[in-house]
Amino acid sequence: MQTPRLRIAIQKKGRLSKECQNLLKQCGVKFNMVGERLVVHAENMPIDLLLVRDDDIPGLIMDGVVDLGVIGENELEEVGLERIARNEPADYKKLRRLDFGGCRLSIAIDKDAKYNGPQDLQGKRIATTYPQLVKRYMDERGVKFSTCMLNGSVEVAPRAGLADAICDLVSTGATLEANGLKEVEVILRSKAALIQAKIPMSAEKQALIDRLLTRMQGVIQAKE
Ligand code: PRT
Ligand code: ZN
Repeated sequence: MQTPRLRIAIQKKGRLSKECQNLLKQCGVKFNMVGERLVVHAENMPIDLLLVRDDDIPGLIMDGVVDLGVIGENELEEVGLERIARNEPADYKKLRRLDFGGCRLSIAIDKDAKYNGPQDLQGKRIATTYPQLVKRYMDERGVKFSTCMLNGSVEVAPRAGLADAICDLVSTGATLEANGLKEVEVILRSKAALIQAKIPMSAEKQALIDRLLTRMQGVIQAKE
């Protein structure tokens, strides 16, 4: 019988996609991205790449639909908490953190406002795309708050009068500055990670995963 192909979910278009494709290529996986395909077959290994929105990757892994995925830890942890709250499968195995996609998930407020700590956020409304991670952080500190769920333009929410504060991803800090905000709490430091589904895996597939992982360690170490 033919070995079933290893399925790897990666972001189709966005901040992780180029580096992710480069990493796979450096690991010796040959493929050609053409057109708007959902699935791209590797030419020299039994591997299929599934090109999707990053939001879908944690669920595809946790439901065991794909074998491997590359995803930002911010997205992975948010979806994990969401699924636990809904009693849905939320298991996965993190094979390794990668050397790209670095950012932090931070709370920011008006740059001129006084700030002495999380208790200053008591009773405030926080605009975010990551309500579960904000809730975990605030619950751990005993701070009650409300959320304003936004999938984009989070940074304009305070100015638009939709919220008192925001919790969003930051890398250089330029977006916060451009919107008159200052970072006051870092709630998560994130990087892209390679994750594996916790499903029974044939010996051949597991051997292929181990081989890929060893190559990946080599590629990443060589850059350090
Ligand atoms: O279409 P799809 O749903 O797949 O993509 P997306 O738009 O949801 O995600 P994308 O491509 O923007 O980001 C994918 C992942 O990249 C995120 O989940 C993070 O893990 C990682 N990442 C790293 C970032 C950033 N850095 C980042 N700076 N994701 C977003 N940002 C945004 C941030 O939201 C804010 O708007 O950049 C702005 C802040 O940047 P600075 O440099 O001004 O601080
Ligand atoms: Zn997304």
